[in-house]
Amino acid sequence: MTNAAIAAIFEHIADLLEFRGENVFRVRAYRNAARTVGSMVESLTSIRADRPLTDLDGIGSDLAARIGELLDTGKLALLDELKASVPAVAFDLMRVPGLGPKKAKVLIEGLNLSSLDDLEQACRDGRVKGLKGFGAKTESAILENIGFAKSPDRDRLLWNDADAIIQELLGWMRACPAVRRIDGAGSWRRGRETVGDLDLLVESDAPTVVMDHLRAWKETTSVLLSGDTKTSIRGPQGVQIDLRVIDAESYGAALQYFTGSKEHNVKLRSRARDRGLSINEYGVHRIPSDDRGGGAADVRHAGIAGRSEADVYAAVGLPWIPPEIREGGAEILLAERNSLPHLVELGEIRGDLHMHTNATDGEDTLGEMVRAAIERGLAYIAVTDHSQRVTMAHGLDRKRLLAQWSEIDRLNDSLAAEGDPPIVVLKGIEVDMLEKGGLDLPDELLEKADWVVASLHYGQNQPRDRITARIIEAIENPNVSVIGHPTGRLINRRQAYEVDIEAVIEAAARSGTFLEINANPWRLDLDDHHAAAAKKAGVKLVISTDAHSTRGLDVMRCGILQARRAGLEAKDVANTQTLAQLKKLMKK
Ligand code: DGT
Ligand code: CA
Ligand code: CA
Ligand code: ZN
Repeated sequence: MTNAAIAAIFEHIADLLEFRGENVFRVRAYRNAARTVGSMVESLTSIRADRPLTDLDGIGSDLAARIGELLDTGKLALLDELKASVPAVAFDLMRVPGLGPKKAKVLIEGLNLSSLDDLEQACRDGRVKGLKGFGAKTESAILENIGFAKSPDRDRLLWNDADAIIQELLGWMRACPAVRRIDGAGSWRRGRETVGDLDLLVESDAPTVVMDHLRAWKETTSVLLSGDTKTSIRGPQGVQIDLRVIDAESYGAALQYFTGSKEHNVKLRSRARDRGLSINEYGVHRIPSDDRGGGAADVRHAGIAGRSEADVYAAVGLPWIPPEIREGGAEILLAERNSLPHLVELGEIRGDLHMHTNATDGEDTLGEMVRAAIERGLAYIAVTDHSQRVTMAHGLDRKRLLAQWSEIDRLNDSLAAEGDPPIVVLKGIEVDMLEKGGLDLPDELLEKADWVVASLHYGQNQPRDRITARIIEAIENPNVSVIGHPTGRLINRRQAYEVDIEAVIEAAARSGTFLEINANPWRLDLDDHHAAAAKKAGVKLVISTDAHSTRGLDVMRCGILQARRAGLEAKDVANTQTLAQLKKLMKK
């Protein structure tokens, strides 16, 4: 049983416990354990073999026993017991935005519901607004949102899609004269792989004007909520957009609060409490000395800090922390020691080492890809079309590959004809790791390439040992420069194949093979946890677009966000180096 599977079971248990109204600490313990387990690279099986599980952060003897049961039997009696006691409809209801376990319980029990359709009917009949804790507003909000829960398309937006929406919205909102400042916050600002809803903050002293302006946006399909300083609307692709209007003195505190993550904020608040301070979305306040240990006072002004995010962090003795690493991991500890990483930036990228042309499944010609790369300021690229096994993409055999390489030679010659070339094009290939093991093209050919990406596209359902062995075999091949999209997952669409990523990282470290962070917004693997583990093991990462068109070169920034979330610095990313430096880092 994988760590991810165990994490998912713990999440599920937390939901079930919460639905049953169990002790909040117990619920939280399972959620924390899910996070711990889900972000670990070393497998629980191997940890258990050499030390007690209770050594792990947040794993007590009870949770350790549950993990043991799962590892030994693949089952968990507690889960079966909980499942039997919670109706299946509860999970459907909890997918309606705004409905948590508590409200779902009241609805199901109060109205004897057994489906989302029942809930919809109850709203139409006006039976919901009579329930305890529900009003006419909530009833119409449920009706508004229920389609979202029923739609198969309810998945979270890819960051790149969320970004397109928020950029357009920022443009629209900036045209409003009452908007003095505007920022996107939440998971979008943290650069998460997917984004649930969009959070927007505006500084203004005319909230009504600003909120009216949002409602008047041509993409606004419905208004979900409107308060004095907060409005929620539904925008393109059904995404919810939460707007909050804030005074200048609290703007930084609000930006900090609504950027999250929740886990980061919890840790920051606890640090504040240790210093006799409280933090909320308005500012930082001194807790009166007779109120130590009490909750944060409900104050709606900035107090001692609030104007900028940096002020808020400074008030608790910390430097500003980049949003991409505000996930409640080690970032506050690192900040305290003044050892935050200098996260890699898009401007530091010098080359792109994975892309396709219309010789295989790309849209544009070699010449067009090269021109587009020059326009984007790259100093070098590798052209890496598919190999012959990828018949769907009309993959290259020896003859066609050699022909492409000759074309690249001629291109490089003509680029260098008038002195320093604007770009150097590396002769590459994305060679497939065959189902039966081995690579799709012979070594005597690969040996002549400047750059070899090895990827696994076929036989993705093979058992973990097989897949891991195929990848390690490729890593150990002296001609392979990098492993492409090492887990094969497609976000929201396809699970990663089963692979012992720890063993892959170890083999890469041993042999000096790079591992890719594929910048395609559907892929983004290695993910943040794996990339951080690779860095720790001494592996260099390569951030590559895997572009299938000239436009495809623009997703580099998505890969950069993933690398930043992993805490990578420029020195950890091979394609921030000059071509000469890169060649020195390569294993041959
Ligand atoms: P999402 O929208 O699911 O992709 O994720 P976020 O992180 O954007 O979450 P969202 O939109 O629910 O809230 C935005 C931020 O506001 C969140 O990252 C932290 C803060 N926040 C919201 N609710 C709470 C809360 O109950 N407690 C704390 N500490 N912070 C919260
Ligand atoms: Ca959000
Ligand atoms: Ca939100
Ligand atoms: Zn590719």
